[in-house]
Amino acid sequence: MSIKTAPLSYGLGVEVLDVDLASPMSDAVFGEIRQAFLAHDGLLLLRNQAITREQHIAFSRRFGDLDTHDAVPLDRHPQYHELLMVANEPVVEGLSNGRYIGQQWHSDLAPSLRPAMGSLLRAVQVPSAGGDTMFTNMYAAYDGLSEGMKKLVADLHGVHVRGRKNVSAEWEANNRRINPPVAQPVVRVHPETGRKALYIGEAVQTFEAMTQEESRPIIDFLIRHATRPQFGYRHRWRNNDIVMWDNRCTMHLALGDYDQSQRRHLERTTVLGTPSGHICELAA
Ligand SMILES: O=C(O)CCC(=O)C(=O)O
Repeated sequence: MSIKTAPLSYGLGVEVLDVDLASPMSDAVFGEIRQAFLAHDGLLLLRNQAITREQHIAFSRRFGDLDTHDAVPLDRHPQYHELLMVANEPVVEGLSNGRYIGQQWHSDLAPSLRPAMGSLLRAVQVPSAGGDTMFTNMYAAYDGLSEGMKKLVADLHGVHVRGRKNVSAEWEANNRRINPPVAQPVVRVHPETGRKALYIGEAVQTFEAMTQEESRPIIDFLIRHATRPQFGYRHRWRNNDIVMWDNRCTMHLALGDYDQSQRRHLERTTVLGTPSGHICELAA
């Protein structure tokens, strides 16, 4: 192995210490990075990557096909549709632009029929303090369930409903039209490692073929269990950090722990995964 790495936390993650995405990278080195990402349960940090948008997109594309963010057209870059703008304009007179996404535990594109394999988030400008992101290990969450709970969730499908807090009426109307609820298996087998991972999130409103009243306590338990601190890692951003996560075996959350009068600007590419789930109705 030629790359140098250091673990990020007990729960998951690895930092690769000596790569420069602005320079050409051989397939051998790229293969080592990919292996480190899989071996450390799907979380990778690269610091000091002062790269262009084109270089961000090109590196991401080595992992697979990229999403063009058609489900959130108001949030993608107007020219580079492969880039999602995770950018909060500073709050003016108490109003935000509603673009500070991800403030609930989730896995990217879960409410779609081709959920994300990976996401690569690059920090362009971070606030003076906070604006952190939490990650949690969904292999560990699955492994940590009792045998009885594993049996109970084995065949369940969670109904994921795309939504966001503090958005405009225009955003919400557009969202409902283009993003129907999608049922996803609560336990997924990772296609590359063969390991089972929990697949749940705060966008799950019910289980298919169950009422919301029946589902709620189990959903709440699974989220509380999956987000135990010992399964997790908290990232404190620096400008030019790139964090890549594997949406098939992690969940994440934007904490919102910063002064909203400051600018926080990150940009994300999303690598598509394998097809999963089906469109469904939301039961009462
Ligand atoms: O802004 C963050 O910290 C996380 C953004 C997020 O949740 C996402 O890109 O899916």
